[in-house]
Amino acid sequence: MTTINAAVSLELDPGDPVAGITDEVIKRFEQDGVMMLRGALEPDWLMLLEMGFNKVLADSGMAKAKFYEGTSGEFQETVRNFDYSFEIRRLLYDSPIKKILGRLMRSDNVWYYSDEFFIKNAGGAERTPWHQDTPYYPAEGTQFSSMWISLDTISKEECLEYVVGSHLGTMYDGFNPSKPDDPSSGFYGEGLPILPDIQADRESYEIASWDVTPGDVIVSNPSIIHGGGPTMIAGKRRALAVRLFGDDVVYATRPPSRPTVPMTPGLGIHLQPGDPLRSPWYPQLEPAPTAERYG
Ligand SMILES: O=C(O)CCC(=O)C(=O)O
Repeated sequence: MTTINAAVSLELDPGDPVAGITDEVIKRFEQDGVMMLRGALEPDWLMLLEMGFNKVLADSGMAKAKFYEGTSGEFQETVRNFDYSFEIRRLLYDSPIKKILGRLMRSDNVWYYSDEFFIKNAGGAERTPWHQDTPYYPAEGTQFSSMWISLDTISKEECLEYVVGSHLGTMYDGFNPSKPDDPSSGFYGEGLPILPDIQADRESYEIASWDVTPGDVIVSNPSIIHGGGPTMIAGKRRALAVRLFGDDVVYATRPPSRPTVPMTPGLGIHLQPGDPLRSPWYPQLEPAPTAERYG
């Protein structure tokens, strides 16, 4: 893999975070596929996120996927919290998140794809396996982006890690959720190549990660290879990953052996490959519908 310069860490004004995203910054984001935006979110948005997190975690009706289930390294994930939590909906409609990602994607229109909590609640949770996100999605296009927001102060080692520039390369199979520590076992097990064992050969890759203080966010292209980090015995890492898309994203099919994530039954009946990804599964955030606006 070609080595390019270390990924960028940019300081933003939380009062107007979009102003700091210049054309140069966007070009760099397109090249690297990842960037740290320090101070992007004001404390109010973190409070809203924490309220949403507490509600989702306490809701026994909200499905939680468990990785490394039953081991000391277990951690949890919940997807599409938007549907269950008023707080997460308000975060996505009212905070600067959609404008930051819209600007980085060069798209005035922004739609919600999904959001996911990754919950590493102390006690030495395992690494999140290396993977890309787009192989799980029934969608393709360049205007796709994620924001990873941690509610906790974490070290570089506990942070999510990214292989800089890898969003421009091959799309690999995802990981098998029931065998997260086996890089040779795919999600679909067909149709896509198996991801190389990045963890066993870290020196061959340009890997970016950062110390994180709440309010800092990491933006990325969901095709980038990313994974990690485990939490320290005393540490905890509660993070929300938000995935949004813009105008050029279209419906695409994936190998049929498993449903895509999050599950969207009926989508493939209504849409043909290549159709713009427009569906009630993916509400438009920007411009916001009238019912979602202040004033
Ligand atoms: O927070 C994590 O450990 C995993 C996050 C992730 O894989 C993602 O945001 O796509």
